[in-house]
Amino acid sequence: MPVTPANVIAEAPVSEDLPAQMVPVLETRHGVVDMRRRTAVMGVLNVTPDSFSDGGRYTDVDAALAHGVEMEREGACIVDVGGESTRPGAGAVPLEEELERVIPVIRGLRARVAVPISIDTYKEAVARRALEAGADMVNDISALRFDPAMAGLVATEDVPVVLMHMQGRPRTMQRAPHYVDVVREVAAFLRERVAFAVERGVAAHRIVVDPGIGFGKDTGHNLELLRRLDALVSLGQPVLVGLSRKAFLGRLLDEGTPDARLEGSLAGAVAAVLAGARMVRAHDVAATCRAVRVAEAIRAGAPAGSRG
Ligand code: PMM
Repeated sequence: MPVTPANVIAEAPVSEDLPAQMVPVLETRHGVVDMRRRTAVMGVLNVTPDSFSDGGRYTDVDAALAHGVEMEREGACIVDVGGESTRPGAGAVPLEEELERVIPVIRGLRARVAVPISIDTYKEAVARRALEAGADMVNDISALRFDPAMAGLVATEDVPVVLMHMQGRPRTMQRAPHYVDVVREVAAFLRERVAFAVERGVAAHRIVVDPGIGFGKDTGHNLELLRRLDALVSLGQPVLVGLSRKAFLGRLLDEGTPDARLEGSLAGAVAAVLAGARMVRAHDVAATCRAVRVAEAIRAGAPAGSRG
């Protein structure tokens, strides 16, 4: 039996004295992700031939399963499985192909890991089959916009959902991203998407919001969102930040390959946690867990009477 990360609890000790949507706790079918004290590290498992950071590495089911198990052992609270690359310029993958990539991996992982599994897709049919195969939550980079059936599925299945901001579509989003005030616009978008989801029957306490670092944003936009993340935190939903190995880190550090972006990814994760993020999406799970532990301790302050 794999070790369960400290903040995934089998039972649900959800506090009753705060409004539910203000408590950063996600109940899933496979345990509760409690983000009140510990940041949840969501481990990335891309089962794609072409993702920018790990494309081609885990297209073999056995290799994908081994990596998922490894990420849980390293401290991931959620394993996020994706079958369509959303890197800038990427095109859509046919439904059948996406299903063939992700379903065997989710089924296999369900038998091997104790932590919740999320499905990274904007297609209702993929999310539905993934939930049937053992996934616990939906990570929708389109924030329920690209598939009109997605909101109904999330509401009916009563599963947690990540709503992410993106300007444009993956194929074109990095051509000329434009904002007057990126933080205000992303906050307004996420507020509207949360209201939409709730209107469609999604429970507010199951919704996580995400600024969508690199999705229709240049380096300046990404940095501004990280610097003023408090504006998104004040929406009242737990905030997820995914910046691991992304291109803006390479631009800042003059480094070409995604593999060489570890320090930048850790620095970004620490900044996000200090600014109030409750979940970070990462490829390098062990290192990210260690870095965010320090950031959490700084955010929380030393316990009274502590020494040394
Ligand atoms: N980034 C990618 C894919 N899915 N989902 C969320 N919620 N947030 C992100 O920032 C995000 C995502 C692209 O990165 P990858 O190719 O490394 O998975």
